[in-house]
Amino acid sequence: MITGDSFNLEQLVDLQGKCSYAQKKAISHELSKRIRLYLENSNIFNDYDNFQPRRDIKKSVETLNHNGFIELGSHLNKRQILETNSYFSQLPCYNAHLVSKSDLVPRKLDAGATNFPFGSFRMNDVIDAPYILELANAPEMLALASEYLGCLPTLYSLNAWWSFPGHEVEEKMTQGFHRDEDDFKNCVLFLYLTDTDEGSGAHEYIRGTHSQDLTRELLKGTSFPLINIGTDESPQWVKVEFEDLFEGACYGGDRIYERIFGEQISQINGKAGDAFISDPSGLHRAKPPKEFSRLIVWIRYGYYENKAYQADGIIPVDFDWSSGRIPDSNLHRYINRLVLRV
Ligand SMILES: O=C(O)CCC(=O)C(=O)O
Ligand SMILES: [Fe+2]
Repeated sequence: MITGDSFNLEQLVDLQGKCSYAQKKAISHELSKRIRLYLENSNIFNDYDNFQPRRDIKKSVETLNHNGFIELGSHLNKRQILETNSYFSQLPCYNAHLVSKSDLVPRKLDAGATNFPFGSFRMNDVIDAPYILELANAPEMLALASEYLGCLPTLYSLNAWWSFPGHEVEEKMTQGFHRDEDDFKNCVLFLYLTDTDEGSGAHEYIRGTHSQDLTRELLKGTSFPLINIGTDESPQWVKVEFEDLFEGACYGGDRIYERIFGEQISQINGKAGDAFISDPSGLHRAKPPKEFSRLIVWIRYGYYENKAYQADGIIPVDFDWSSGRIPDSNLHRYINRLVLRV
């Protein structure tokens, strides 16, 4: 086990399950320290110098720490977007935002896929897609994830899915505000593959809600712990404990969050090819698309075979390390070990 002999995987997953939000964040410091030590003592650390980001990432990390997300601008050109979209458009997808949550029936776009709110792709298809694995391993992204997590990241999930308009989503899932605490700490690189705005499924993030300290500050100017989820004419007051705002996935509280954090909600619009990184343990959701279908990719970075990795039943896929798509180095084999067979 990479974290040293005082933990094994089962214990670590068990610990993650038992910890509160604050405890997980505190333990992430210790965990990243141990991972750094492990890497220094192995021949992996020697490869670390291989990725020097082309541009200074300090500012981006500051923004990520402060807001919980950072927009990174365009990472695919027009030709690359066309190539990627036509690749996905020809493949069957599955009727949930994750294949493991679908009915496992493959459906193509012109053969039933759009009858459902979501259509996700198998991880091996995402890895076989052009440009995505390369983006996941781009020096800039690895440097950002390293800085945010405190050590070299581990890629534990890649996913791509359509959101189709015209569906009332009964159980809101990703379209209601929630937190994803996949690991003790984790971050996600999102890539829009279609132009995305208000009417086409923009991602929304409540700035500062990835940090309990920042959240405490935000609440100071509000009526918290009493919150009016009704109107001024017919108020409906509810009392909310601070801990309630960080308990589990936090689904079902949209009215409350909109009331107390309204000013903090950022809508992340973007063109196809635009990327952003977020800490999904902060409150976020997708706007249900009204007019146009949205295609998006997630690339998730954490520390280990965490709870989400286990829950989603992810297993590494066959990969030709001599393909030249990403460097065949100990560093890259380590980072990708949970998604690519080494
Ligand atoms: O579809 C979106 O923009 C949100 C997805 C989401 O909640 C997630 O990937 O964690
Ligand atoms: Fe999420």
